[in-house]
Amino acid sequence: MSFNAALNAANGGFAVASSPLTYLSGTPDNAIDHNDATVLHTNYLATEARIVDIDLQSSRHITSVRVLDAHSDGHSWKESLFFSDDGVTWTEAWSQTHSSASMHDTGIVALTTPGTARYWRFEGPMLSTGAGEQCYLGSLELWSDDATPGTGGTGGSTGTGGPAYSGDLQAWLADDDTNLHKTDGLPWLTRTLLQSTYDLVSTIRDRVYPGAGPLTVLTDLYLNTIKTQLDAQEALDALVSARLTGASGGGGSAFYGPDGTQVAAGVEALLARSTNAQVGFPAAPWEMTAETDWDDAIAWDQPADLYVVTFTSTPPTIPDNGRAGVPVRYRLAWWTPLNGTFAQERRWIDFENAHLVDPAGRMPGLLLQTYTSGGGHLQAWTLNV
Ligand SMILES: [Ca+2]
Repeated sequence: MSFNAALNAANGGFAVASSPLTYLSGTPDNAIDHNDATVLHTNYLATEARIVDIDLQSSRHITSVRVLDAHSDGHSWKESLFFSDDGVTWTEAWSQTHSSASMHDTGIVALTTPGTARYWRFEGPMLSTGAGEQCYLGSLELWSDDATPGTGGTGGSTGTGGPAYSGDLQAWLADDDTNLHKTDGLPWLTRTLLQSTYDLVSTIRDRVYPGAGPLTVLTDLYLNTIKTQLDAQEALDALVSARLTGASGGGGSAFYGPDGTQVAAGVEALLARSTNAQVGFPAAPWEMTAETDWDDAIAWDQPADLYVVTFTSTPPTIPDNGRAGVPVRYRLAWWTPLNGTFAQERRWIDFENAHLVDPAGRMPGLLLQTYTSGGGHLQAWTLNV
């Protein structure tokens, strides 16, 4: 890749060193600011013709130069451009003589001796004595064919300026506590910054590198990297959010049990079972899971938090002894939780309608026997909390 670009502070690193010359007006920056209207006016100096020393920060291949200047008295004096790798030994790259007292523009001209060097020096107009005459230097441009990041191609519509990115990117890249998240550590802020970077790079890519090409491919690769980070961060945010707010969204604990159930949800269910289990029966979350008829006796392999027993026939030998409108028949039947072939203690049923519950919670099954005879209907209910 090769294109010519006028080096400047934005695209190449361009520093102007102090010169032993004194200046009548202006500063050395006025010579390299790409503005013909700003002028460095040098003084006459009897022992020195040097005007501007330039440090390109790194060795660059310079092929052309443009000089816009005028001489104070209109005499024809020599001007020269030199380069050096060590700042000690200098090689002349180009020179001219002119006698214009008004601004004289060389245009972009090829160097007689192109050079690759870090240090460049402009001298003139030089008197025959080696002293420097007064000079009005409006522009001194060094042109390089090095690939220069941020510059457009020759003839390209994007020109030779650096890419214009907004202050947001500059702020994001800045090394401070906010952007490094040393103090806040918020994943949401990280995701916001990733998203803004993605959007910003996309905009820069579209504006600076339109169409297909190696730079577009490189930019897309970078964008895909950001997108991967963004997706991962989004998933992490969702996980953190769910852990903090709980399954119901009403707030909760970040601690989860080995079975994946949130501890707070488990405590909530336990409280519901122990404090409100039968108050709301049979409204939800109660649910009937099975029912059956039985006569005389039944061993029912049906788990339940509560069995509903309704007698439809009772033996005449067990009369109703109730006195408040509720039938009471002593030792009408007995029951026990049944776990396979294992039972617990015998519990009496003295009523025609009864709820069978166990303090331990859910029962694996039911064994029920009438004392003498009788039968009815059974329901198995579970509390789904
Ligand atoms: Ca200027």
